[in-house]
Amino acid sequence: LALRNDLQQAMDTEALELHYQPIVDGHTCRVVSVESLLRWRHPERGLIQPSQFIPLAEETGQIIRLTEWALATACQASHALRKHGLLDVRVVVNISPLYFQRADFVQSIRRALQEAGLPGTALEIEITESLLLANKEEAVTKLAELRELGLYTSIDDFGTGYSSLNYLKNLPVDKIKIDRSFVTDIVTDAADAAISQGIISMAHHLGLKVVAEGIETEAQLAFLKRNHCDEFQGYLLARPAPMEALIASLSAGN
Ligand code: G
Ligand code: G
Ligand code: MN
Ligand code: NA
Repeated sequence: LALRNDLQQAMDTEALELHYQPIVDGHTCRVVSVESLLRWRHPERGLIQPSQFIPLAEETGQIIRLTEWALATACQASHALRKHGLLDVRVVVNISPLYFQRADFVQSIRRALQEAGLPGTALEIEITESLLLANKEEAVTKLAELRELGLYTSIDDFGTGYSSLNYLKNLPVDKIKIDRSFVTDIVTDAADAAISQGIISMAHHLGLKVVAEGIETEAQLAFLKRNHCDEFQGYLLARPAPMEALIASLSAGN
């Protein structure tokens, strides 16, 4: 429970940070977006991973403030990118199911953009497939509203939940992300290769782009390129980094 108070404090101080990991378009080889990832530097416990404190924040309800903080910080990051001439790099924010399900979810996105003076095209939202199952009608409405604002949306961790590709039908999203668990052994495991190829093919037929995450080797990247995956993310291309470091590397011509 100490962690709960600490999290509150972390949001008020500089202990909480977003790091940003580039996502590269396979056709143009340009960075099209950067995924924001939470990092918490705890004074006594050291670096705490989101997998340790997001579930806690969801339990205590702090996820609401945390997401609002992340949205506002991502908007600042977008301004920093724009200032450096990186006008079409979108900042991706991970959205917890609890936050997505709130009645005023779309309004909170609109407000964050308005307060920062940014167009919807500045942001991209990642949501896990699990949350979409709960109430499809409502999800469709919200996703359509986001699209109207100009945001892109992606389905994160695709293939790990219970939804089928058929479920994607009529869902107004732009991309799906092949989960890292399929990418890891994509070159050596025939099943993982087949699943990934199936996801890419079906997604393309539904008019969606495919992002592969967790790419660590040239062989994985080559396989995914050969199979027409659209966008790439992973340590091979770039690790998550603070905004200053990201801008330095992007300005250097990456
Ligand atoms: O960076 P890392 O691999 O430790 O992230 C672990 C998990 O935490 C990932 O599933 C990621 O989606 C999630 N995560 C990272 N940043 C955020 C965030 O700002 N909001 C939410 N809801 N989840 C996040
Ligand atoms: O669940 P989500 O996709 O949002 O989480 C992304 C997580 O994956 C982040 O915590 C990020 O740090 C991590 N990540 C990004 N690229 C790689 C990679 O190439 N290898 C591994 N092991 N993790 C990665
Ligand atoms: Mn993600
Ligand atoms: Na994922």
